[in-house]
Amino acid sequence: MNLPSTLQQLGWQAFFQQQLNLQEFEHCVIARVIANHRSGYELATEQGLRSIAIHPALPQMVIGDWLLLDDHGRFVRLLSRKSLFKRKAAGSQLAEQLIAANVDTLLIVCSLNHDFNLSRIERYLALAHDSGAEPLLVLTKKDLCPDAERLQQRVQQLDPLLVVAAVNALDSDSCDELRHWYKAGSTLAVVGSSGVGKSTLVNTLTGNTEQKTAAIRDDDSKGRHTTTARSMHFTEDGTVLIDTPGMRELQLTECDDGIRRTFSDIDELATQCRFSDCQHKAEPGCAVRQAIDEGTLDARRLTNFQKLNAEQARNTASLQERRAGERQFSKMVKAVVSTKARRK
Ligand SMILES: Nc1nc2c(ncn2[C@@H]2O[C@H](COP(=O)(O)OP(=O)(O)O)[C@@H](O)[C@H]2O)c(=O)[nH]1
Ligand SMILES: [Mg+2]
Ligand SMILES: [Zn+2]
Repeated sequence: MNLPSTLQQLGWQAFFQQQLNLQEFEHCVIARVIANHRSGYELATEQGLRSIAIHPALPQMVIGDWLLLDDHGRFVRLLSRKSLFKRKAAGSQLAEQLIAANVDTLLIVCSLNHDFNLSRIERYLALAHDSGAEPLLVLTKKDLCPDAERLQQRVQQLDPLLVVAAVNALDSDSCDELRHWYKAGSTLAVVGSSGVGKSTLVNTLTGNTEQKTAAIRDDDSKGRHTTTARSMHFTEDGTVLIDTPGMRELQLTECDDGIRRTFSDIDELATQCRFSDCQHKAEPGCAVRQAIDEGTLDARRLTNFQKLNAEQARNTASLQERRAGERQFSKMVKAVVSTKARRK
């Protein structure tokens, strides 16, 4: 399908509408970010495609964001986000990388073959819970896995309330279950490792057979157009789907709440530990270790919980340190500028 012509088909919702005052409603153009390049943002509006160039005064935006333009096509403001999926930027970079905004349902995609890994699923769940989007687990390549049901049960044990679907992403009927999350105006995004079937799933769900229907893509870090970048797709019935590239490194930062929600069983058990600051290592009266001894809690799960917590704390601390440094620097610059101004 080509670019939609109505706001609703682009995923516009009451949540965003409520943020507009009368003046803005009458005079502004509502736009959605459908791709972000290093040089600027591609936007979809009811009047067709627009773009705005990167400028230091612009807030950092990402695919899925909603913003207002004035009648000259200039940026007015970014609307508050309903959800935001982000990670720590890859490598040694001390920054957050935004992945997608205003996603209603986050499809965490894992394949039932080589990729299957419960700890990685927990990592994605922590990020998803923190994002504000509702996570949904999609296990692909069911057709290639003889014990799909057993693996599906193991994922379900991570969270009894989580929806876990096992599909053959190449087969439309097999993906029918996922259409419950199809609603006009809702935005779905697929995330997961490379090769698990995210693009295949998006194509099957949108009824397209070719990835080139992915109207617009963003660039990779070198400014090349790639087939592995994020892209936004639209279905006939008004659902918006965001495809993302596989992320090899998915580090957590400022994800306290997401971790707590992902490991709510451990959180609950911890309230029964003898010491309120129990680290569940070797302390006496540890209810968490007791649950492991009794076989009601997986030791792997506690190890992953501790690992993700440590990673989260480390990244958050260094990010905050960097931000404090930046604030100090900008204060210093302002002081120098105002001293110079006074001297004139
Ligand atoms: N048999 C089978 N192959 C699949 C399934 N899902 C994806 N594939 C294949 O796996 C490969 C990678 O899929 P792709 O969608 O590009 O993965 P992505 O990197 O997550 O976007 C392709 O060759 C797909 O045809 C599935 O459920 N069953
Ligand atoms: Mg892909
Ligand atoms: Zn304990």
